[in-house]
Amino acid sequence: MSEEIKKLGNEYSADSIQVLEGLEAVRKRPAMYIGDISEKGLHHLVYEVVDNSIDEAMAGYCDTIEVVINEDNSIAVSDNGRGIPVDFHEKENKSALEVVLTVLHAGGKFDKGSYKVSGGLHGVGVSCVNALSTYLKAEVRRDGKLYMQEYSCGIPSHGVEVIGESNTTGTRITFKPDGSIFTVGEYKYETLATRLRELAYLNAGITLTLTDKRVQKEDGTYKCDIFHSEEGLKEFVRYIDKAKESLIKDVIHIVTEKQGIPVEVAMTYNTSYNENLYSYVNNINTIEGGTHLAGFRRGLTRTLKKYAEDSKMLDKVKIDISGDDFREGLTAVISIKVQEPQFEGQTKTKLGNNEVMGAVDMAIGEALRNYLEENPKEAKIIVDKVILAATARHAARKAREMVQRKSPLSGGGLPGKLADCSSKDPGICELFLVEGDSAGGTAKQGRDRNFQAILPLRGKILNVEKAMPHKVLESEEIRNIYTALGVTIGTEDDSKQLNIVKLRYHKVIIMTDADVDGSHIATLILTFFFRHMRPLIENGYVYIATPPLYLCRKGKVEEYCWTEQQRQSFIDTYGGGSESAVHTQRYKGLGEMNDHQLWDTTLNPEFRTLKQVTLDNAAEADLVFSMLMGEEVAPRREFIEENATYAKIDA
Ligand code: 0RA
Repeated sequence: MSEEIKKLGNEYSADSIQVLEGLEAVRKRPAMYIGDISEKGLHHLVYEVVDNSIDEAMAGYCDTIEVVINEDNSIAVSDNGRGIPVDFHEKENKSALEVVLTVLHAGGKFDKGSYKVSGGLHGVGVSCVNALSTYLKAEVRRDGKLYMQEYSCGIPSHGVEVIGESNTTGTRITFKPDGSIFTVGEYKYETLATRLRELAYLNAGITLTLTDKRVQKEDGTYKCDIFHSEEGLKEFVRYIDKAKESLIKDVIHIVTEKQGIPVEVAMTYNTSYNENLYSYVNNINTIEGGTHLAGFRRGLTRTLKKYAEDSKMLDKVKIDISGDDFREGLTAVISIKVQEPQFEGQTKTKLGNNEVMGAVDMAIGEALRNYLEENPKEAKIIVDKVILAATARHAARKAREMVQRKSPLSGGGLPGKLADCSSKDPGICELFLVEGDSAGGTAKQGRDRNFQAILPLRGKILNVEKAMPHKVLESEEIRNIYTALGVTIGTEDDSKQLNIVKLRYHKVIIMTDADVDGSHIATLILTFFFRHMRPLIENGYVYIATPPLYLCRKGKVEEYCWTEQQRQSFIDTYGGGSESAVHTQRYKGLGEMNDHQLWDTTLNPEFRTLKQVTLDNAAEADLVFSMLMGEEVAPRREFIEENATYAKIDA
């Protein structure tokens, strides 16, 4: 090892060797540094670079961050901050810029006094991005000059050069992810947009722009979005709840600091029965929650309960009120900044710092008490909603007890409509939820009964987005899904927790017709899973089957096609490009296939394509479901118009 390095020239110091070893480690085990090497990791590179600019903005030196997706899927991130320092360090034998770009975790090294708390989920810094990019260019404007340095796979191609003058300051990092490391190379506009929108809400006052140079509009400009929020989380909550009916007139906004911890909370109540809590630490979405969320819950319950009791509103209420009742219909976002966060849990998105709980509890308690006292009308609406939730919960428990008495649940039997498989190993077992009895019948004939079970569903299942919670369990189709899956909802402790210990299938596959009705039914089922069986989605157990759209025939040659392109290429290959030379059968529904065809195309694990349902962003998913399935009509129309192309593909 040292032999090789020495050959490169005597200017290589121990430092350089360390740098090379560091970069090599990142390239060898990229997943250890950025999570994974698939789509997620690819997008993570952008967040890692943007985070540095956010730090500069949080320090008060920058208010604009621009992200550009170039035609070749390289990314440019620019900011108008002070510019990364470029001065040469005799001791380090390189410029500060080069240190930031090549030394792991060097990010804030040159700015000790600054209030730096961000730094990505993995907090690895831009040196990792550099190591994982075939090309990286850093441009720095400061001291009246434009400096530039280029890299290849983390190794500088030359020193820092002055390439021009500048009367502004700022940093631009352009990088091209290494295609030999990542399994995907294409950036998704919507994924980046969602994160930048979130950052705009989390950091009020900063402007973030996203430009896609791969997509040119008719007027010659590129696809572009500008994200900016003056009111921060307050606007975030409005955005999340835009498809819901609000109970109180404005979002409650708390901006304070307790024990040196900045705490920001925005919350509102809507007419739904869902609790919608999102929490962030240093701009990172803490999906698994943690001490800050526990502090919020505690402060909320304590304060609301005390207010309700003191104002005698609970005097006539005979039933007990649980913690859940205080959060029914609540949408809240909480964002805190912690100097040294301890992240725990499976995905390292659970905050562990104990001191945070009391600080958040106190911050919420104080601010909410003031709000309730200053807004008695809103306070009464909130307390009434809590009482209603408690009443409904009692009704739901009664309904559940009824259901359990009369349904096969108690007898331990399975739904009569279920054609179960013979294996009892959940790891290999699959349950197909099939639209309609006729397609269900074909699927029962065509399946491999060793490990594939079929549950036909009658047409449209209940829209759980519009139904009262206890109605959900009164629906026979939905009860059948619970019993077939073997999952239960907490009954003894009265919580809404789903118990999936006895889940009988680790693949739950939604199979509907490839038409408008079919996609509506799939959305109804997905809404149900999202609202009532979210752990199934979180564990990656939910899939969507993809039946083919066409069967193309020329003489004895038969081919199934899933896309228009595939059909065209069949026509080109076997029909000499002439549409009329081949026979095309359009499958309008599953029912048009016989059992063999269904097995060949949609059931057989060797040939089928299953789309796994994932949950990248729960806030965004919540918005989509309440938009598509909820009561408000205007936002739905707007959403469908904005996403018209997707709607057309579905149809
Ligand atoms: C350390 C010190 C100084 C600026 C930065 C870091 C800095 C880093 C990044 C990364 C992306 N954009 C950035 N902008 C600034 C400035 C020290 C000084 O000028 O006194």
